[in-house]
Amino acid sequence: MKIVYSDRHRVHRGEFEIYRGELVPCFEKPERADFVLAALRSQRIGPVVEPRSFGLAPLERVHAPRYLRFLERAWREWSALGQTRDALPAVWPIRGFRDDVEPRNVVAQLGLFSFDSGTPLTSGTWEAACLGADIALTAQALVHGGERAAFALSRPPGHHAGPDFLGGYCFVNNAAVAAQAFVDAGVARVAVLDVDYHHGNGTQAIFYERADVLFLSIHGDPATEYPFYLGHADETGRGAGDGYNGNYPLPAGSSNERWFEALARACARIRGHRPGALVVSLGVDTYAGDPISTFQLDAPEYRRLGRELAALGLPTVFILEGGYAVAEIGENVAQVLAAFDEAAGAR
Ligand code: FKS
Ligand code: ZN
Repeated sequence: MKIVYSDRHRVHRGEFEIYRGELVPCFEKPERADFVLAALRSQRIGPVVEPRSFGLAPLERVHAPRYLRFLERAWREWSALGQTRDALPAVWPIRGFRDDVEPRNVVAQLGLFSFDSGTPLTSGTWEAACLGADIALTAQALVHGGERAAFALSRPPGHHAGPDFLGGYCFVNNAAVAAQAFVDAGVARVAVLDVDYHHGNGTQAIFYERADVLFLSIHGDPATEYPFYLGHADETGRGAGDGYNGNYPLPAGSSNERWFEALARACARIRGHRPGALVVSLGVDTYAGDPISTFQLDAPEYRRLGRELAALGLPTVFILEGGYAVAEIGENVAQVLAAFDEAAGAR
């Protein structure tokens, strides 16, 4: 399958994140993409194509304009304070505060539009986030144009970014942008399956009240795992979207049997939705060797994942999300895509 990639993602390179009261080197680093690209090349998955430019309109379909305007200007205003380090929030309008009045101070704006202090915003963040969306949209356009599947090799990731907030290394929700692009191209029903270790709270928030985009996520139980405040099994959608959101939280440390049981249930739901397209938020931080996650998937399980996704028989856009065992992340992603291609008869 085609890989959509550009090396301009490098302009986003967060230095530190706050973790348990300490500044630690950011886990989400440019080298992640290098490992993925290298593994895809050695498995002869490709060709690699450059993204096209889609502008801001497709982002505005899933994000609030005032949030996008904030992302665009945030670094400028932060550096005007004399700061040279990455921007990290330190104050948030929790329950009882006003979130309808936009503060003029960029420090306050950072808190208004974010939910954690682990997502450094840098001089290149806006450019890289837009590039990531262009990569997702290019992959979507390829698949809408008749390709069985395409892989958006983008970073920063997107699935924690909601209608008007950043967090979890995410700024623009690439999977949501791609799913919305299918809807806008006339695909009546779309499914988004999020297999990253962490709940896709941003994607859930974006589609929570909608019946056209089914969102399903398999992830570490939010009772103990990041992002903590969303991702429980009783979140099934609201209003018109009631019944179109499905969460499969699994206990920390879950084995691959347990994980694939959840996948089978999610795939049955997808079949029932009869979507015209599938978007997969592909995080491989479910890997047993991942440094920040606890599931126990072994390398061969990624081939199984690829086969089971291919068996859905749907036009599929894969979007890179998390995965931090940097040497292995590439291999695991490549196994998913290679097995998908083989099962789909493309190899
Ligand atoms: C480790 C602390 C973990 C943040 C975890 C963020 C996970 C991000 C992700 C994404 F796909 F978005 F990249 N805190 N020091 O993997 O879900
Ligand atoms: Zn993750």
